[in-house]
Amino acid sequence: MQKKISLYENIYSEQDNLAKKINEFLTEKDIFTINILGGAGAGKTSTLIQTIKRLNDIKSYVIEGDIESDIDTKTLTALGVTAFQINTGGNCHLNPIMVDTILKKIDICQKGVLFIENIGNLVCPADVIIGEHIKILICSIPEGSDKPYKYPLAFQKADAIILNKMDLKPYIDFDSDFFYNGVRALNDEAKIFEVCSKTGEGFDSFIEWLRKEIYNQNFLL
Ligand SMILES: Nc1nc2c(ncn2[C@@H]2O[C@H](COP(=O)(O)OP(=O)(O)OP(=O)(O)O)[C@@H](O)[C@H]2O)c(=O)[nH]1
Ligand SMILES: [Mg+2]
Repeated sequence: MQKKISLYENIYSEQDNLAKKINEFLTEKDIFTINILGGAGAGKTSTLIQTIKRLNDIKSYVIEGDIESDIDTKTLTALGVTAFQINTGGNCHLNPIMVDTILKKIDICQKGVLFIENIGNLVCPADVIIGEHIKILICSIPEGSDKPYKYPLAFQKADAIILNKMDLKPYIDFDSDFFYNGVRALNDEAKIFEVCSKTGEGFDSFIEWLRKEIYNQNFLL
């Protein structure tokens, strides 16, 4: 008699278990962890820079996920941010094994916030938990207002959505109502913040929300 074994299910439930262990480890260490999702070039790193600048009373760590290169890690390190690089070598998303491996190699003894910048795309990273406490999705005006309709999962899973590059709104046909209606059809709880990571405009209300979120999840940072 033949027996069919679903490898897909086995592999993914194993990875989810590891993600839960990572989450417990980080919670125990008082490290509030954010999985940063968003398309390539949406402004994930620029948003991190503006955010970390404003959380200057809290220790920040960044794990940068890229297929190749350490450009973003070097940018952050040059600004004095404690940043570490994961190169996936082709994989389109970070997975818990990669995060677990780097966490075992690095020194994160001080409590604080860990930002994990995922690989730039709106598809695969949304489907994989890597130990985070929340997910934040970075979108930007030039990507177009139809993105919630085309890539629903990322919008569904986000705890907050940052709409970046607001400075470019006068030059681009971005239909805000269409965007907001698309998001709200998928997720009526996520807060949406309109920002410009180039100038820092719009960040105050996002930082206020983030601090409350950290506090509400019982992290005393
Ligand atoms: N005009 C404008 N440009 C921005 C803004 N935010 C980011 N950029 C520019 O957009 C480009 C991409 O920004 P990054 O922060 O590197 O984007 P990213 O999402 O981290 O990109 P990857 O890591 O490559 O996926 C850079 O040239 C930034 O200077 C903004 O608010 N306005
Ligand atoms: Mg980046």
